[in-house]
Amino acid sequence: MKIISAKVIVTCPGRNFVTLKIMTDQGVYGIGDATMNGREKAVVAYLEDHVVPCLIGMDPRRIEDIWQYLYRGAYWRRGPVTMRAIAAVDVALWDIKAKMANMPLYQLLGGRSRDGIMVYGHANGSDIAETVDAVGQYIDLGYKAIRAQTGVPGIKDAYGVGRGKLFYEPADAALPSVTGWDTRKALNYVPKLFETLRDIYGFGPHLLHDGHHRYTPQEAANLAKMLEPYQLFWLEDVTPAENQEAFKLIRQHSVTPLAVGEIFNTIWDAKDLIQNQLIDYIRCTIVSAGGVTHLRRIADLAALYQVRTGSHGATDLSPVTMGTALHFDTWVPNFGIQEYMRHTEETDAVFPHDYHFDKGELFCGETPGHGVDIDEDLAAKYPYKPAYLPVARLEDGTMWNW
Ligand code: KDG
Ligand code: MG
Repeated sequence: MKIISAKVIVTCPGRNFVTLKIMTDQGVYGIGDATMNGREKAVVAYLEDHVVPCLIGMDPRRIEDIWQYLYRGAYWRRGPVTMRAIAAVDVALWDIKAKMANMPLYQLLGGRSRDGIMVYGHANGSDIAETVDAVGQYIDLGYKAIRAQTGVPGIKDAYGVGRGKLFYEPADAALPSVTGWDTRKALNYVPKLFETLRDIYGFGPHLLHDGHHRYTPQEAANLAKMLEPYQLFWLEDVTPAENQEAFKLIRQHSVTPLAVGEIFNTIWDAKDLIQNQLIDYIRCTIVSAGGVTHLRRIADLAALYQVRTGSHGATDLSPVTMGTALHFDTWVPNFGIQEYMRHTEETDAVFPHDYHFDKGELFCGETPGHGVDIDEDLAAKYPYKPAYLPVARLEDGTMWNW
């Protein structure tokens, strides 16, 4: 069996997605997601110029060998562009293998560990009252877990307060828009949101919060400690994770569960945080961390330390990643939760898929493969539109972490 061609499809049905389609001499094809929000064309060039030519003639059944070829063979290891390109190939090859086996992907991974996949959505509002309403709407939709973000008085466009409610789309302009940040104001406001949410909705729903890399380790420890009475499911990316020692300070002061990893690309980024038990949930996902083949290694390492999975699933992760992630989640023994921001109708039409939502859970289908396809004719009707993530500045103009 041979790979005879592979093409990169860029489409913008409401937002940009980069998809790799690998064709074989037996008529079976596989698709993989390679989207990197705001830097899409870098992955397109990496795939078209440096990966696709190497794939032609290879045996698509040799998933592990092709993964190692692309990782070790490039010499330049790791990084968000390389690992997304590898992920796209890997996912397309797992799709092909599962189609050849006439099985849904989760069966190839080891079979079902659970029935449904608990997901969380993003509730947000410009202030506490609006966010409280948004959380209520998610509860009405049957969600068991909800991420709550609020605007903060005096801060321009705080992180996570999107334009939409069920769709969260931060990449909103042809050049980066500028948002504001002030840690002191956030520290004085965010705990009040969770106090209000627990007063109104009780301790039934799981609540999550994303610090989006904004706090210093000391501030992060302070926030984690102040949020303790509200028993969050997790506090995410509360401080940047380049310096992983920093998490010790947070751990010493709080038992609020911590989640990190949506911008990690390999097991090497996650290893120290996991082995030192400085986090509770690992957020790496299929597209950013080298596909099914590599995410499985991260999850297995995490399992040794009772760290559970909580894969990134914002709107910029295409339905191809979401579908594949759900097969992964259906199998992975140390599953925690799956993020799920819905795609627009246009996106769903371009990527027909067999997963569905019911009462706070997602369910993958039984179609052979990962269950997600691409309608190329429809995709062609939505040409690429440059769109950047915003940047953040402090009140005095200093650049901060978005
Ligand atoms: O592209 C960036 C988004 O995916 C990211 O900002 C979303 O932090 C995020 C989350 O937790 O979903
Ligand atoms: Mg996040």
